[in-house]
Amino acid sequence: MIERMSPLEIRDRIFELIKSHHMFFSTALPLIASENIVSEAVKQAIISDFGHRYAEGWPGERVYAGCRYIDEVEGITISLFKKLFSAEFVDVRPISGVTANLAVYTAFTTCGDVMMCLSIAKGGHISMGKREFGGTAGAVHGLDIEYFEFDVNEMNIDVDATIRKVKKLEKDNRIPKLIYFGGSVLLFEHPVKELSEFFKTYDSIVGYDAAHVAGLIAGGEFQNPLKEGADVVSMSTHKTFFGPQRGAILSFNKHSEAIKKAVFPGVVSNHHLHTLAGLAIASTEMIAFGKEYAKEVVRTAKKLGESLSSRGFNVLGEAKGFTDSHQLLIDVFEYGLGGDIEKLLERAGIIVNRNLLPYDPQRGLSFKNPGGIRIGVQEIVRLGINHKYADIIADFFEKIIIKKEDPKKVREDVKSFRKEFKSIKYCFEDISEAYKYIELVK
Ligand code: DSN
Repeated sequence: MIERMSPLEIRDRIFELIKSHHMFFSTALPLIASENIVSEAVKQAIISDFGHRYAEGWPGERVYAGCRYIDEVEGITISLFKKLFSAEFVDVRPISGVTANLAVYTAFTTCGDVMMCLSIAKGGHISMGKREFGGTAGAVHGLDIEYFEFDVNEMNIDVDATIRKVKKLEKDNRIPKLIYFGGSVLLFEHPVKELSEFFKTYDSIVGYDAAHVAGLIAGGEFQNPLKEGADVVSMSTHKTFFGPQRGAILSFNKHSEAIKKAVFPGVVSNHHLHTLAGLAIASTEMIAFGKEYAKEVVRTAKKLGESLSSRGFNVLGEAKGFTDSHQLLIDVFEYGLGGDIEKLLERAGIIVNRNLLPYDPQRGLSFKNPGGIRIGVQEIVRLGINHKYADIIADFFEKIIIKKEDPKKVREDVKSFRKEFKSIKYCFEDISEAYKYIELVK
C-alpha cells in the first residue's frame, strides 16, 4: 500500500495513525508501570528549538557555541534534582535509564568485573542482564553477573542468604565490584542499609536503579538510597517522575569526575536538549506537587491490590499489603498466560504488560508468555483516577479475566468511565488536556 502512495499521502497516513493512538489512549486505562504522561507545560518545552541543538560536555564547558541558555536550563535542572533527591552530585545528561545504568557501569567497573543484582524474573531490569541473555551489563559492558538471593514470600532480597552467597564468591575470588539494587519490579523497599554495610567491607560500589520509583523518592514516599548507603543512583525520568523520557544519575562529589566522564564522552554525545528542557519544567512540578502525588500513587496501588485480591486474584506480596510502590504483580496462571491475558485486556482498552514472576522459570515459563501481569497506577493517578476508583478498576479485571465476559462489552464500560478523567492533575495549569493531539499542520 505504501508503495502506491505519494510522500504527502504517506505523511498524512502517519498523522492518522498518531491521531488514532491519541484517541485510543484518551479512552483507555493506561496501567503500564513504566509509563506516564507529561503536562502541557512540559510539552511546550519539548517542541522548543532546544531539540535542534547540540550541547556536548558539561554546562559552561561545552565544545559547541550557542549553548548559553541551554547551560542555564541544565544548571537549573541539576539544582532542582539536588533538592528533590538530597543529592550532592547530579548528572542529567543520560538520555534514558539504560544509558544511565551503562554510564554507572562504565564509571565504576571494567569488563570482567562481577556485578550483583536481581535476575529479570525477580525484578531486575534488562540492562542488568547476563551476556547470554543479551543484557546491557553482560553483552555490552562485559560484566559477570551474579544474582541476589530472593525470598518470594517477602518479594524481596534475602539478606542472610545473599551474605552467605557472597562469602562463597569470596572463596572463588569473585567479590562483586558493583552491587545494583532496584529494577523493573519493585514492590517493596530493598535492604540497601543492611547490605550496604556488609558490601562496604569489600569496598564494593553500591548502586540503585530507581527508574520506577524516582517520583516516589522525590515525593518522600520511598527509600532514598543515597541516605541508606548507596554510592550512586540511576534512573529514568518518566515513570513515577513527571518528565519526558530521559535519564539521570545521582551521587556524591567524590564520584563526580568518574561519572561525568562516563556520561560524556562515554555514553552520550549530544543529550537531546528538548527533553532536557521538558525535564527542567517537570522538576518544578515535582517540587510543587510531588509529595501529594506520590502519597496518592502508593495509596491507590495498595487499594487496588486489596480490591483485586478480594475478587479472587493472586496478587503477590499479600502478607505485606501487596505493595509499597506504584506497582502490583498478579499471578494469572490459573486463568491463562500473561501474554494472552495482556491481549485480552487490551481489547477492553486496559493496557498492562505481561511479566515474569520469580518462580516462572521453574514452571517452564519464559518472558514471551509468562505467568504474570504487572500493573502500575502512576499514570491513572495523574488523570485523577485515585484510590476511590480501585473497586471499579478491579471489576473490569474480574469481568474479563475471571468471569470471561466479552472484552468488547467491557470496552464500552471503560470508555464511559474514562469520560470523567480528561485532564492532567498535579501540574500548574487546570487546562492540561491528557492525550490531546496537537495539530500544527493540516
Ligand atoms: N522495561 C521497562 C519496564 O520496567 O517496564 C523499563 O525499561
